[in-house]
Amino acid sequence: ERLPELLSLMPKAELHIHIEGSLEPELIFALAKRNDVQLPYADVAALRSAYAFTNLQSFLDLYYAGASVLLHEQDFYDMAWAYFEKAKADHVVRAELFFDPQTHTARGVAMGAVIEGLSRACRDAHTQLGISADLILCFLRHLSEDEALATLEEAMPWREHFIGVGLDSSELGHPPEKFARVFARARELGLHCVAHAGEEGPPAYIWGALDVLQVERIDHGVQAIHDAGLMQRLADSQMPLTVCPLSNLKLCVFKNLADHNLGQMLDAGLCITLNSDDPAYFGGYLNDNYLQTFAALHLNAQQAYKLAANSIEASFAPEADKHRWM
Ligand code: ES4
Ligand code: ZN
Repeated sequence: ERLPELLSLMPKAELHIHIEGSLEPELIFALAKRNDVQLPYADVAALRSAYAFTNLQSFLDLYYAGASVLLHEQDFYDMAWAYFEKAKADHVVRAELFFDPQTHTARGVAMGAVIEGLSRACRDAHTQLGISADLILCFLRHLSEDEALATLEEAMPWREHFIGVGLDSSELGHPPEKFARVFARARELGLHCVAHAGEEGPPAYIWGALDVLQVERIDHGVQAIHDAGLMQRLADSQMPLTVCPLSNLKLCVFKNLADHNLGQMLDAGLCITLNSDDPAYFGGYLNDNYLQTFAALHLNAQQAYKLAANSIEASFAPEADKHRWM
């Protein structure tokens, strides 16, 4: 009856958010001005009007252009802090933020500026907003594994500032197997491992993320629906999937939100979580994803509790915190 209130108010974890994808056009322009960076858009409205995507790559081109305004430690702090204020309003109690160091170090930005700015925002989110937050360093899969290995080594002075590694950017043509060695190294270092798989790519990429990268969660994973054996594996293992419905809609993975397969995957017994991916680009933060998805798919309160509980259970937070939130 009062499902929207339940969805909005229940404590939840966000496990799939690219912090560079939380940069709103207003902040992009403010940082461009502060840093004297030229943008190929006249104003906020012109930039926002370019947010019409046909697939993952058409989005990534704009996403990397937007990130070009980030130069200094304070820029990374300001970006993450703006996200945490949104997360607080959405009753997010736990956030695990992806960041893409290679997008910044390739432009000459120091690794320390990236990690220290984001890490300081995570600490302040905890002390000032009561949000438990940690960082996950992502490798860009359109670059080489050697570059990923070099990035991981470059980040080692800040080992205590991130809890895991992920794999993102252009999926097709860049299977998980390409990153077998760097994920093995990350595991040796005691880092958690996750990877984007089955967003646009085939079920084989999900198998590869599980068996070769030995990930603890699959980011997206919606293409698993085309492989019955994989669906069984995901259900039996209760492997968490971090599903991002508004992202899938905006990147044309599904034509309408009503066509999304998240209801089918829940019914098949998979451990599904809801997430925002790149909220500034895809038209909504976490509660928008819950509200719009529940309306489009006619999901119920029991499914709301299940998704929120899954998100907390699938997080890398200390067990004592998980118990407090559930
Ligand atoms: C991403 Cl939606 C998505 N997929 C893959 N990589 C990404 N990086 C930022 N957003
Ligand atoms: Zn993503």
